[in-house]
Formats: sequence, C-alpha cells, structure tokens
Amino acid sequence: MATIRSSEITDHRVYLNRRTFIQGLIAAGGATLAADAAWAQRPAAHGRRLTTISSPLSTTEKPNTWEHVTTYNNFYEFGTDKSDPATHSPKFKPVQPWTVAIEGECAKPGTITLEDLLKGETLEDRVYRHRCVEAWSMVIPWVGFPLANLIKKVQPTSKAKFVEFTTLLDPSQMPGQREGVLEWPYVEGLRMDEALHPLTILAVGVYGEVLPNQNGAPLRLVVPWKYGFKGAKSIVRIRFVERQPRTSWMINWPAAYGFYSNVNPSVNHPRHSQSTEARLPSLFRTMRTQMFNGYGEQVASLYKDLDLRKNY
Ligand SMILES: Nc1nc2c(c(=O)[nH]1)N[C@H]1C(S)=C(S)[C@@H](COP(=O)(O)O)O[C@H]1N2
Ligand SMILES: [Mo]
Repeated sequence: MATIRSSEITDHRVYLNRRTFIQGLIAAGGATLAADAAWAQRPAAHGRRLTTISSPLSTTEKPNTWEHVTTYNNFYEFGTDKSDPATHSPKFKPVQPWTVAIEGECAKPGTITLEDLLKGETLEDRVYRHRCVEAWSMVIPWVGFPLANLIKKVQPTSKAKFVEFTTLLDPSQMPGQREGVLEWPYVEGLRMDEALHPLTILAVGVYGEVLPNQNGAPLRLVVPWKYGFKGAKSIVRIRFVERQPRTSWMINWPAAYGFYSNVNPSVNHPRHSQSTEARLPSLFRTMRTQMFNGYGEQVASLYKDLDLRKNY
C-alpha cells in the first residue's frame, strides 16, 4: 500500500466542502444518505435513450456512475464550483433546432442543424478515461461519432491547419457568462491531425442517453488523451483556420494552459503535480497518471517532432 503524503490530497481538499460531492462519496461508500435539499438536485438518468453500437476503442475499465459523471464537473458558464453545472444548468434550453456554423477554410461552409449532422452517422458507445487538470479522473461512457466524419463532409482546404470550437454565448441562460472568469464565449482548438484522429469524437450522449445539460448538451467535443478542458461543450461554431486558435484557457493563464494540453505526468501545472491522479470516488491520488492518459500507442506518433515540455 503506497503511503499518501498530505500534499497529494491538497488539491482535493479545496473541493471537500462541496456538499453534493461529499454526499456522493458517502453514497458510493454505502453509508446511509440523509435526505437533503441539495441532494435532491441530483439528476436522475432521464431516459431519453439513444441507439448505439459499442466501439472497439473503448477502455475496459469500469465507468464511473451516472451520478459522478453528471454532478462533479466543470462548465463555467453555469458557475465555477464542481457542483454548479448540475445545480444551475437544468433550466438551460438548447435552441431548437440546434445549429452549428461551419466556417473558414473549407469547401462547404454554412449552417448545419444537429439533426442533419447526425444523418448517416452510427452512434457509438465510447468508454474513455477522462483526466482533469485538478488531478482527478473518471471513466465516462460517452455516445458520439468521429469528428473526422464531419470534417470530411465539409472538405477543409489545404490552408486549414487547425480547427476551432466555440460554445454558445447566451448570458441570459448562462449566468457564468455575466462574470469575467473566462473570456466568453469559450473557445477551444485542435491541430487538424488531432481533429481527424479516430479517438476524437463529437458527443451527443452519455450512458446511452441524450447529453444532460451539464455535460455539454446538445453537442460537445471529447479528446481522451488531453486534459478535460479541451472538450468544449454546447458547440455552436466549428471553424477551419490557418493559425493556432487562441483558446479561452490560454488567454486565462498561459503558463498553466498550453494549446496542446496533452495529459503529461512529467510536466507540472504551476499549482499541481501532474504525476498522479485520484480516480473518483476516491479522494487519494494513488494512481500514476499515464502519458497521453494511456492513449500513447494511438497518439504518440502525432507528436514525434514536438518538444512536449515546451508544447504543454
Ligand atoms: N464551454 C465549456 N466547456 C467546457 C468547460 C467549460 O467551463 N465551458 N469546462 C471543461 C472542463 S475543465 C472539463 S474537466 C470538462 C468537464 O465536463 P465533462 O465531465 O462533461 O467532460 O468540460 C470542459 N468543457
Ligand atoms: Mo477540467
């Protein structure tokens, strides 16, 4: 049994006063759960099922529960606490029909509805490891389809070197956007070869069901070898560009959040060691973090000519 140094749990102590999360831990530990107003916020699986096939690219690790996946995460548009997305997003109504603007360096720019985007797609269950900068991790059973399928349809030009993803801007529905915690709207980006990689998906569901609001309804990005924040939520624009996009987190704190943000145990975040992680519901960082979150065999070749200490 490894000895746990107090420094290894400091990051988590910051979140220990998050009531819903603590109760989640108690529940996971099998203790009796007190009936409590906050816990009543816990979303139940809503039952809007999707038809899916399972993917050979799934990990065989056991997924975290629906409760973990949907009550402990980040979606700053709804607040900065880990429990805020679940608490403050239920009233959010994704615009119907949801549309995505396809812009920039491609042969077929235009506006596409989510329904059209899904035409001809087979939805896959993709069970992926998910590693956050704050040093916790989960295993999440996403439902989605390869981003590459969409990219091929809209035919990027030879000038398209990067893909930029933008989240909905709607301060009337997203209270976090009335605060200056990040530059809004939330922007993320990938290099073209990362975007085309078969592990990279656009997700529309989790646990076989339509995405709940807090996980990025109705459409979000999932890139399993990168830190969780690369997965932009509630996407309304996908733009093909020649230059590396300025992402919201790079603008917020460039020394901590680089463009690549590949999971890398040997490069520390200014505030956290990145060498170990706590697999929720455990609070202890007893797991060694793997290079590329364990997806090195599939993705390491993308970075063979890059110094990953400089390009963090
Ligand atoms: N628009 C938007 N997307 C976002 C975020 C956010 O604040 N706003 N947070 C990111 C971070 S830091 C993480 S860890 C994941 C968490 O949500 P998930 O568990 O549903 O992936 O969403 C990412 N996508
Ligand atoms: Mo994160």
